[in-house]
Amino acid sequence: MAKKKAPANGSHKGNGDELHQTTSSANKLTTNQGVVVSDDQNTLAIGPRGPQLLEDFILREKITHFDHERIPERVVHARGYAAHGYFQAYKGNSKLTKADFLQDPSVQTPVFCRFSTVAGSAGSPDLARDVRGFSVKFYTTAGNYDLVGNNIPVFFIQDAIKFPDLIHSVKPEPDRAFPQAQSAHNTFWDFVSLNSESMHMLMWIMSDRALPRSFRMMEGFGVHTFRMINARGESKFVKFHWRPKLGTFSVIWPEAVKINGADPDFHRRDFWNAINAGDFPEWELSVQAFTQEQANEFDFDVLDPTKLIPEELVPLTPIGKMVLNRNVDNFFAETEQVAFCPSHVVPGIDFSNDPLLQGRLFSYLDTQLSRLGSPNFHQIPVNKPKCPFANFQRDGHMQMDIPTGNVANEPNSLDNGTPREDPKTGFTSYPAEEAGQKLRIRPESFADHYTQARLFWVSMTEPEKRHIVGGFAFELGKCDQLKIRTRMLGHLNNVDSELARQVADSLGMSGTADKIKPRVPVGDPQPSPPLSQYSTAPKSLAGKKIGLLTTDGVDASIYNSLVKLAKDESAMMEVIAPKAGPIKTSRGKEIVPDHFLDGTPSVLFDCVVVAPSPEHSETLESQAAAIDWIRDAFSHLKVIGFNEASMKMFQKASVKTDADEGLVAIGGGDFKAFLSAAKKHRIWDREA
Ligand code: HDE
Repeated sequence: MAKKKAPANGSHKGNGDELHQTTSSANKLTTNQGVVVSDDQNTLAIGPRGPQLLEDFILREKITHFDHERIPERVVHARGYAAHGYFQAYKGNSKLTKADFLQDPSVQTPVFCRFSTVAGSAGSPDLARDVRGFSVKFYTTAGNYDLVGNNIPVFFIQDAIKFPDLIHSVKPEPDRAFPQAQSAHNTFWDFVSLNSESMHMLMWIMSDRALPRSFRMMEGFGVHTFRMINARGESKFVKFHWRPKLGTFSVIWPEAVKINGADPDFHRRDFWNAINAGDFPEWELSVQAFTQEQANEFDFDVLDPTKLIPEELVPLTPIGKMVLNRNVDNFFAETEQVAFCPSHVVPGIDFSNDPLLQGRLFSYLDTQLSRLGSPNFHQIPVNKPKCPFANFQRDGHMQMDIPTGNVANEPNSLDNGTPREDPKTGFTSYPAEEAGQKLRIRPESFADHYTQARLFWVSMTEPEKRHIVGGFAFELGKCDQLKIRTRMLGHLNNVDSELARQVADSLGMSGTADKIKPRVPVGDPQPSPPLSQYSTAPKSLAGKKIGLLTTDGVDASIYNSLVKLAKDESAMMEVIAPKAGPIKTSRGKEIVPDHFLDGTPSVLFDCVVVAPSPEHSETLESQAAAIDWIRDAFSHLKVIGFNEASMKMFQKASVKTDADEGLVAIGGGDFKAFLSAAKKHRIWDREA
């Protein structure tokens, strides 16, 4: 696949952003008032060793600005990373919706997309076990539309009023302020074990879905049921799905733990580098569209955000694609200041009565007012619509525009009567009929908390099941309250007795579980294959990373074949050598290693090749880090290519080179067997 050229940062003229760009390269250094600074190294003082002067406005301005550089981080989803790109509809979707950006396949709608973890602070590691946020801002010609989703299609709770408790329980415990970015602690498991509605989400969170290999290899979901409305006023319900072009892949938990140490920015780096290399991440947007009549037939409530709609019931209809092709110019100005909000909808898209969604419609604007400090945050370039907008909202902190004229009221006749509402093109809510008593009550149709948790379990492949058991066992093992573990085992028993037994065995608690009676009988669902990421994963190396551990004198045919293989498969290849300095191939070509061994463990790669030269193999044989390289790659189920000169290293690592199909001799640069094994992502049988 030919790589596309990445637009250089700062080179995106014509979309309005350039009006706000400043550059540090061309101009003389000035104060914020434009006064040229003569000396930025020394404070104004009396004499060379004398007291410093309060009058030094240059010092005071610089330090004061610095003192106020930080804004509150997001209360959830604080750690995030984003890029610009575009969305393109496949064809007109006028039957379904009048949303303008879904009509013309020749139009590219600009987007800004931010991925995030939920629980950790802004500085937490990328590979926390967590849901990932998947937010997209579409700058449409009819206003900004934000699809603020997650990489898991369901949620922990059914009603927004529980959200602060859920988040307090997963955040660091309030007295000790740890653990950071982890759900493996008492308060989280106490909360969820007292909320059986969380069971379905817990199954996803304990699965590999919570450990994505890359943002580029994650699905995204709108989670709630939304509405689409066409020009005739007809409406259907929809669920949104993003599918990554590269396929959905994860790392496994023992890898995640080590990656967090080796490269806490693993996901950011992967994303930034791919876009800069012109390897643009791409997703397909699909909807599951269904009528109220269909919804009435389902044995769950489509307003319940702890439920998904199996694709066997409502298949996916692809409606367009998103390509992310430009990294940000400035992390704070764009990624940090972007304000996504589920209530940013455009004509043709509307909400449902999902109680979790309804709560979100209030929360985002509210939190952004305190996080960004002013009701004028829509004027920040990344938040500003790219279509004309006009109203009489005025003043407030940090008003950046200069509204002209003496009129600030609507209706008016003084300013030609404009701007004015337009009932024809303006946003109108779907006129759903509603009636009933005012009550604080959970609908009976939300009462089944286990059937879809079971649906997820029965849809998994064996390795996926093992990882779910491992996830529960690890997390509950970190919870030191026996009563919470016992309660959780009771819930798991309602999901599947084999799951509960395996988790109990891993915890050394066989036979202990609370008796928790489900409110309604648990169903016996048939597997839904699309819920499994491994039974549907493409056999491909695209977007993945191969590590070559080698030395000076590396066999040129091995090196060249691997470079070619990476190119042909749209993968990345990096060379790791004992030292950072250049090495030479057996044919004398100089290579500058991408990394040196210290600090570059094999966890950073999807598959690896160990191929020292016979003359220099002992430089690796004598290093514990090189032996760990092999041990880790093996225990993380990776495909390992090797040459003759690496034999002693494998012996030291106690890894047999004929152990399974994932250990492949690549003598002479023959990578055929290596490639076909590596395309399977991991050697799952090795784990069993
Ligand atoms: Fe959020 N969520 N959320 N959330 N959420 C926020 O808004 C909230 C929920 C999601 O990249 C906050 O600007 C409530 C579900 C993403 O900037 C806050 C409830 C889903 C992001 C908030 C939920 C999400 C947020 C914090 C329960 C998937 C990051 C900062 C009713 C469909 C957006 C901010 C970004 C952020 C509230 C549940 C997705 C506090 C009250 C379900 C991707 O307003």
